[in-house]
Amino acid sequence: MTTSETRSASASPTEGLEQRRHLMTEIPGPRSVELMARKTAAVASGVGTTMPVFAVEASGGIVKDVDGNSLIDLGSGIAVTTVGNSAPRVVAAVREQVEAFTHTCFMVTPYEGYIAVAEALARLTPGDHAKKSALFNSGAEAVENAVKIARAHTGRPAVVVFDHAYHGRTNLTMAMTSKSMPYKSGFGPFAPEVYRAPMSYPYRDAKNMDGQLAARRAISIMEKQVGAGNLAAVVIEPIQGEGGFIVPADGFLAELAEWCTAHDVVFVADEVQTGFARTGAMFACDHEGVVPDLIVTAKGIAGGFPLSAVTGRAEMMDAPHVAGLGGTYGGNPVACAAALATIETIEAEGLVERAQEIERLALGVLHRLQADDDRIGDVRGRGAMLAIELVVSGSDEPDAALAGSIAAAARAAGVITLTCGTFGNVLRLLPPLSISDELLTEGLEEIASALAATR
Ligand code: PLZ
Repeated sequence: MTTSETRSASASPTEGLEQRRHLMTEIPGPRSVELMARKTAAVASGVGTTMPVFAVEASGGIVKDVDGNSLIDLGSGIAVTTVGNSAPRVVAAVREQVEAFTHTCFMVTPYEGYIAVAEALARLTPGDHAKKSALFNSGAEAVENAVKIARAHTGRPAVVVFDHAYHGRTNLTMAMTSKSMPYKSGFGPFAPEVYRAPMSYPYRDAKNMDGQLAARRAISIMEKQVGAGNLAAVVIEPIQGEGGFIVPADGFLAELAEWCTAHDVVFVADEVQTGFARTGAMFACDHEGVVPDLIVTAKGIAGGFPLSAVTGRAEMMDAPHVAGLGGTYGGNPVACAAALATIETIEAEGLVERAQEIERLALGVLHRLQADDDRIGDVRGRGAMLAIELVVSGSDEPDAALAGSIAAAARAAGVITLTCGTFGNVLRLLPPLSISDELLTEGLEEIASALAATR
């Protein structure tokens, strides 16, 4: 039996929640509308809402809301529930850990789960060199710590990031993030010593701009505007997430990594969104055989629990002085138990291969759509991290309104869909890998009809 047959037969590893889209009310339904009024009154308005329905249950490819609507999940809570919501192994491991103890602080009285996660990260991340890890809570916190480690290791201050980059919402990671609205505007001043280089963006670069040329363009900025001798780290998402699911041209990452090695600059892969089977490899760097010095992970690592990590060359990870890294909750025992069960699920259920199957199925549909519609300027992505870039017909001018209206129509039909991109014109798919082929196909059909309805 292939993985997809297994999927179809059992629909979801979690029995219980029927794997079928089903709308009982309009979207949003009356209970969600009520809750939204309470949210508006009690929650800071800076915390936005993509889809105004309130969840009560989720598993496989379905999120059920307070009005009894069952929605197709093509977002995974922004690439987090890669193994599915409430995946059985995660639930069992968390339950066991919660009953044993919930927190001691790893810096006060340590526990084995943290070490086991570090060992698993050493085994799974690219490269067979000696590795160590430190655990944190959020992606942004881990990115900040990767920069601290790189600075401690090199004794240099500067950090290079890229156009369209997203690294988080804390002060340093806001500085590293490219897009002003909504992430940065009004929240400065930002951390200094962050420099931005051009990204390889095959759809928008000149046609002759291959990976090597694009890398040389970025390296020239590093050499001329920063100077290798001042540069601690180059931080890059191997496939950009919030910036638009931009897959750099072949060879771009490898060339950058090589330059970093030659100049003792720490090459940091931010795999917060791309990691843990999402792209049809355990890590996106694996597709290009790139071995980063440090790799930052979060999101998909722990099936929905807040956990993040910096993993890297042992001598770099050991550069900060003793007690220089940490935090009250970093590597919380419940999150560590969830991570170990998540990793076990990925391996036992062949989810790397499942992501490749999702790529084949979804890319087929998206390419067919593109063949009939010149408003789909680009179809791209890897594994279960796929996107279409929407443009004004007959041009490459970004059409954010079109992306917004397709997403809105899909949501009204009960399909959770996200947009992204510097220009806001990218519709992205991040289904849980536990979704059935049937639900995925149905979700894609809704997107197709939403697109057709805008003609
Ligand atoms: N690095 C590559 O994708 C988080 C952001 C959602 P945190 N992306 C989702 C939002 O609007 O806040 C992300 C990422 C990459 C870092 C982060 C930051 O991870 O766990 O959100 O801090």
